[in-house]
This record gives sequence, structure tokens and C-alpha cells, in this order.
Amino acid sequence: SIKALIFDVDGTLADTERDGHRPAFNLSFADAGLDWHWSPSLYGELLEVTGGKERIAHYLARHRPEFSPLEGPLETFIAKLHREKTRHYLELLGRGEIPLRPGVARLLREARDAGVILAIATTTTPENVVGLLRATLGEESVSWFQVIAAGDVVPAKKPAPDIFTYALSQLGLRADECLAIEDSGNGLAAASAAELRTLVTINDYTRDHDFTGACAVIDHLGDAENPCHILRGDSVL
Ligand code: XBP
Ligand code: MG
Repeated sequence: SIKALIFDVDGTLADTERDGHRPAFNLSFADAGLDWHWSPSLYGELLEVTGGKERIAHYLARHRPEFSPLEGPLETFIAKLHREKTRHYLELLGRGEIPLRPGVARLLREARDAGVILAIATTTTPENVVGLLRATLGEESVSWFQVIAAGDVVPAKKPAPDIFTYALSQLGLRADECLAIEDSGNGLAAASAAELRTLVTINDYTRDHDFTGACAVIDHLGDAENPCHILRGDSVL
């Protein structure tokens, strides 16, 4: 039996990459007077690297190798740009522009009713997680989660297993007592490397990723208004 569900956030709870992160990166670039713009298709490629600061560094190395900041080290420049990006992201959340995906509220409610423990393991910034929960599920929803493992609390981001291993140790549970819910190839790789069974809910950025090893791949979590479809089921949960 499953004692805990460990949720990814970006792309799993909400289409945050589409509705929040990409627009927020572009707003922060414009504010800084940079002529950078991440189109949906370029962003799809950049998602290969998880973590916002890491993604900016990857973009520079690959697409703007000649760039250097007017003053100070590159790392400081990226950190400042990323803080502005987080500010824009939180503003988009506050305006209600990042809704939950179908079935997320339903599953959280049913899990809570059944006494299943809830946890989060994500590479995104902690404020973004708390902001998303409050904006979509109300103030008290943050307390529904026994563990919120996020951001730079572990240095190696997904596909490294570290954030899941960290969440498991905080929960005091073994991997075989939990189920991870993910949306991406990197997320599945991270959860699998932590020996977690993983349910994958795809989105437009991740539908072509390699999901070998997932328990099942579904289009979304589904609720009464939006029935979900099983795209691939390797084994019974
Ligand atoms: C999500 C991410 C995040 C966001 C940006 O990966 O890679 O970095 O794109 O968040 P996953 P920050 O869903 O696999 O955890 O800018 O706050 O880092
Ligand atoms: Mg994700």
C-alpha cells in the first residue's frame, strides 16, 4: 500500500512552465534591458536543464557564448536576474494566471480523506511552491504537506535523485512506501534513481520525453469534468 504521495510541482500541479516560468524569464530579461527572448520552442529545449539559474547559465553557454555582464561576476548577474524572475512569477501567481491542472485538487482531497501523507519534491524556488498552493488551494493548503523539499536545499537538481532522497529522509519513509507523481523525463529519472515508483502526467512540453520505467503515463490526473486517459501502463500501481 502507498503511505505517501510525493508530488513534483512544475508541469505536474500546474502548467507553470507555460503559464508562469517562461513569461517570467522573458519579463526579467526585458526589465534588465537584454534583447533575449525565449520562445515556446526554445524554452522546450532549455527545459533539458532544471532550475532557473542553471537554465540561464545553460542558455548563455549555448546561445550567447560572447555575453559577459557589464560589471561583476556572471554568477552574481544570473542570481540577480533570477530574483527578478521570481518576483515576476509571484506576480503572475497573484493575478491568478497559473491554475492547477485537472484532477490535482481532487487527488489531494481524496488522498487527505484516505489518510495518505502528502509531500513535494521540486527544483523550483520554495516561495514559488508556497505561492502556487496559496493562490490555487487557499492559505491553509501549505500545511497539508508534511514535507516541502524545494530549490537549492540540495545542490544537485533533477535528474539527480537528491531532492527525492532528501524528501524521503524528511518523511522518514522508504521509497517502496511512496509514489512519485512527475511530468518530465528528468523528473522520472530523478524519482527512479531514488527507487520510487512513478506515475507520469504529461503536458505539451513533456509528451515526447522518454518515460521508460514509469508505472503508468496518463494525460492528466482527471476528475468528474475531465476524465483522464491512460497512455501507457507498464504495471499495476
Ligand atoms: C522544474 C524546473 C524549475 C522551473 C524554474 O523542474 O526546472 O527550475 O523551470 O524554477 P521539475 P526556478 O519540475 O523537474 O522540478 O526558476 O525557481 O528555479
Ligand atoms: Mg516537473
